[in-house]
Amino acid sequence: MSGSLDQFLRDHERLTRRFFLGLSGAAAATLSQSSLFGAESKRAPKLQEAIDKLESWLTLQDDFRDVSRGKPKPHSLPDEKRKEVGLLRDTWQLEVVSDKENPARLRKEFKKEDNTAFTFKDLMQMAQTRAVRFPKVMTCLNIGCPLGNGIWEGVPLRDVLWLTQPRENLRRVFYEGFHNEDPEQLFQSSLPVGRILEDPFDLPPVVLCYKLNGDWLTPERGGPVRVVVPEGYGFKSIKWLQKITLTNLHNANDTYAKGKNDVDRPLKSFAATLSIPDTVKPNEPIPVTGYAQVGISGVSKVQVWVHDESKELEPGDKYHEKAPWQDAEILDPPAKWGGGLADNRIPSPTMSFDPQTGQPKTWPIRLSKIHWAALLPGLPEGEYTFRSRTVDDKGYGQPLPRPFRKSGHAAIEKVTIRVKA
Ligand SMILES: Nc1nc2c(c(=O)[nH]1)N[C@H]1C(S)=C(S)[C@@H](COP(=O)(O)O)O[C@H]1N2
Ligand SMILES: [Mo]
Repeated sequence: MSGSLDQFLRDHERLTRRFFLGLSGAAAATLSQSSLFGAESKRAPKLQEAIDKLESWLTLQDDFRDVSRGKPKPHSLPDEKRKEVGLLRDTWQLEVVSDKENPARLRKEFKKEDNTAFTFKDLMQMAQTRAVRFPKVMTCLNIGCPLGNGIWEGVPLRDVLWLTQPRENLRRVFYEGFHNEDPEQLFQSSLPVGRILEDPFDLPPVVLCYKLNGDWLTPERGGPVRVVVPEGYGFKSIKWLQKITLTNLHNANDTYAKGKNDVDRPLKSFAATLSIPDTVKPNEPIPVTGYAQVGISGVSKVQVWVHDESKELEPGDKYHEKAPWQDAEILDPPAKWGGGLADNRIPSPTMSFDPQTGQPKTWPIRLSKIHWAALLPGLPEGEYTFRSRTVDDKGYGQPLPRPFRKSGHAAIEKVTIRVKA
């Protein structure tokens, strides 16, 4: 890493002058090379303090934000009731059937009525040889901010699908959770069968998930079994899974298609702040930390930009592509993963991690999360807007290449900073 503390501070001074006190476009362009960080040992104490307070990389199961529909919510039912309706590991049953209206030709179905439904014991049997684990951030398409980052364990859904011995006319797979036996409360999602049978672009498989961060999936997280779609927004990962329907229909009919949601697109990359002071003294460097969701196209950079509110924004530059963005520091993999992992060890094997060292094979890990930090140079008195953004592996700055809200949040976050003596 470059530079001593002195160099770092000199850089800042230079940046302060050039960047914030009215500089030419050309001068600003050279700044995109500079970054607002130094080696770890040389970090300004205020910045290090903020980094030390960051949330952990993995989220405890109980700390995930809950997005559950249902009246009552299935996980809030008394144990007796959950036992009765198949929401305990002992009583869980999964039906896998052909769609009556648009049948897929199967040799076998798994049904409650003839006692052939798939059980948790069956699932565990398969898990002995077929279980996979991978990290994934769970994000609601409509909330935008991640609900939690976890290591999900499950059996590939295709393994169960093949047990039906499908012959032909199978194009799509619908799957639904327990919904209080009330059709009004049905919550379902779907995938083209091809996504389940094959994992394109080195994605992890779509799984029937029963563990999160090494522990049984809790009722709130959708236990005993939920679907987890690695690249999908949360609504694809149906909780309290009870029924899978194999159909010859070609189109999605996800519950989430209502509300104008785009139900077919994968996670986007975006950055957001976690700590930033709202008021600071003039000419005092400003420590900022944040996270970035690593979408399907990765994150090559996190960048920040401070705009003086007394100045105009570049006209017609809707996504601030011409702004003088500067690189923030993408933090290395953490020393402690969090999430309640036993011995702070990523279970082995876990996709994207080296089974020997337990360290990530690449960083950032796609479809997960990273943290970043920047020390902004001190500013003269005034009011400023701080923005952060990701740049993906193809060089697109957030919210591009898919700027529309209904395929997932990627709008550039704005935070006001007041500088006052
Ligand atoms: N059965 C069922 N599954 C569901 C939901 C639901 O309401 N019912 N909500 C979905 C939505 S919209 C999201 S964002 C995720 C949230 O997962 P979490 O509650 O584990 O954070 O679960 C999905 N799975
Ligand atoms: Mo959601």
